[in-house]
Amino acid sequence: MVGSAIVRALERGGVKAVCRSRSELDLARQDEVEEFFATENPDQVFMAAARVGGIQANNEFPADFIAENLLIQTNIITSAFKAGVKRLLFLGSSCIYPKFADQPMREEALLTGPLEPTNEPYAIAKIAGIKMCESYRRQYGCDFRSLMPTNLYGPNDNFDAVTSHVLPALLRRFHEASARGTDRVTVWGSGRPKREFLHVDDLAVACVHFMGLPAEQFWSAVDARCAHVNIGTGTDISIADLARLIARITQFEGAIGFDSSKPDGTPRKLLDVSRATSMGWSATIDLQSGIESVYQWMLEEGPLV
Ligand code: GFB
Repeated sequence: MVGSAIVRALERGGVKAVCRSRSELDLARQDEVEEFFATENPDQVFMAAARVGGIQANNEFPADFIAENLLIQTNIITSAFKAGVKRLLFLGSSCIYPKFADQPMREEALLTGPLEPTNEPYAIAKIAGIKMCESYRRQYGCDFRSLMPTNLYGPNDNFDAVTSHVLPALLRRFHEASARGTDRVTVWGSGRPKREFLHVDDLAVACVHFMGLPAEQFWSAVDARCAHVNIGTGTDISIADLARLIARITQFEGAIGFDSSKPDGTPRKLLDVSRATSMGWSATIDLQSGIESVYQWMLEEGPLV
């Protein structure tokens, strides 16, 4: 989802990215990654590849989430360094911040408290990625930057009922209930947690923007030991309200129930986006029109077609 959105954003600016599919290049294999960098010699690297999933996938496969992400990012960052890559953009996640961080969460909240247990292994891998980028800058002067996107959604998302994130999961569940005339849809957890959702095309514009900022401009706007930049909309919504919004969009008219046997996860994770705004980027796609466009994509080209 993220990689294809970045490719689209680059193409709009007349840039053709060098890409490899999962079957062509196994990023968990250091020899393959080093060979890729030696062959292609890229000057800039967008790191969109990661093992990702929703709350249940994180909870059930913690070893895979920490191990695969550490391998992928370590292989790419070390190979990029060896190959003399001029600029690299690492993508983290808003789950790097403490479970009970003050809201909205500023970049400085990193490593100030315990993490949310359902995604701690994934968050630790992402924190390691941020610290690797900062360390290569401190020790070798590399221009390796990090962005922390909030919960993302968009075309090419994972719509699997079990491993997906909440937004694609509910879009699919409400659509199917609406199409079949089912009278009740169940939403995991209490419905009370709040989340901030960013359309992936907004993230892609942010990636191109922050990659393009001249080094002096980028590094003078951040602290060298807290150099990541939050990327979000600055507003959040409860899961119950998200479910009602998706019900309206999919024209589902039945009842909405909540399954309290499923975990809620972090109560709230709203990003403070003032650093990104002061550096010239802000989100443009509002939640309702973003979901409507993904629903359209889902019906025309998505997993149900
Ligand atoms: O999107 P989600 O899986 O990710 O869940 P997190 C968000 C909230 O939606 C939780 C509730 O409170 C879920 O219990 N929810 C309700 C559902 N119905 C559903 C459903 O059908 N599917 C899903 N998946 N959730 C993930 C992290 O946390 O967010 C990752 O585990 C990553 O590491 C990602 O950071 C962005 O926001 O809770």
